[in-house]
Amino acid sequence: MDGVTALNERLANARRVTVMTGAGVSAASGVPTFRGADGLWRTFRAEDLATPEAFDRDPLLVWEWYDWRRKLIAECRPNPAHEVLAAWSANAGFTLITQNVDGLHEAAGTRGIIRFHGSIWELRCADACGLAPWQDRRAPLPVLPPRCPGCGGLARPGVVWFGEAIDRGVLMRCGAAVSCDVFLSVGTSSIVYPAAGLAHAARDTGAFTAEINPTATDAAAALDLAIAAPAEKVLPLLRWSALKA
Ligand code: BV8
Ligand code: ZN
Repeated sequence: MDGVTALNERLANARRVTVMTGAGVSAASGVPTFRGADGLWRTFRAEDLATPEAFDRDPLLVWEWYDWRRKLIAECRPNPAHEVLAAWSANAGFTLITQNVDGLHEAAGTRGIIRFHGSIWELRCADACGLAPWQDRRAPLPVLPPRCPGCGGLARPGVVWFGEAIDRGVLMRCGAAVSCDVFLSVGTSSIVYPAAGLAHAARDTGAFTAEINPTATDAAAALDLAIAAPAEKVLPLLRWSALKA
């Protein structure tokens, strides 16, 4: 696979490696991507349902979509791409930033994950009554829409919707993680911001930047290397063991 040798040469001298993943890294596990042929739910695009406006308009419809995705994801298991990144997460100097809310990186045992867009397994109060977000892995959920155990109001998925800000703590941690030796963009169309800006920020810190995606994205032109192949095939070919301090 073209590019793998060049990337392994860079990894051989890398102390700090940061990886950003998108839906493509979970494709081999059976999770539909957003823009792939299987990305639509009924007739809706993600951008139609993953918004505060859609939730205000029809919270049951939005919850039916999230419950459908939870049921689907609950049947999925991590694939070799998740497993390689889980192994790398044992190394000091490694950071995984994911746009995925599916929890498969966690299921693979990955440490120190930065969940850029939250988690589909986390719920929180839609009225911010003060109750801390809680985990609920039941799929299907017994009652839709689910309620907040604190105030009885509506609960919402613990994800970042379009038009909502990214958590400040998450942005801070990403700001530190982009100053690295190698930055990999794996399985993402690099269309959704501010996530799609991180590869460019890493390049600006002098990092070697590479994309792994069977279909080269528009962002690839601005990166140092693009490997046009599936993540579950490429990642097992990469060799990185953090240089000892
Ligand atoms: C915000 C959680 C402001 C919910 C998600 C700048 C320019 C243009 C627009 C904007 C901009 N800045 C902000 C915007 C607006 C918007 C945006 O980016 N819109 C896009 C559509 C243009 N961004 C926002 O609204 C963000 N918030 O800006 O707030 C603000 C600031 C302060 C105060 C108030 C407000 C928040 C965006 C977060 C939205 N939430 N998810 C949920 O999941 O339900 S985004 C969601 O979609 C995912 O998390 C992910 O981020 C995105 C999907 O992208 P990918 O993961 O890349 O998936 P995709 O299907 O697109 O591509 C898959 C790729 O995999 C493909 O390329 C395919 O070829 C590849 N592939 C397939 N198989 C494989 C593979 N690769 C490797 N191996 C394989 N086997
Ligand atoms: Zn509440």
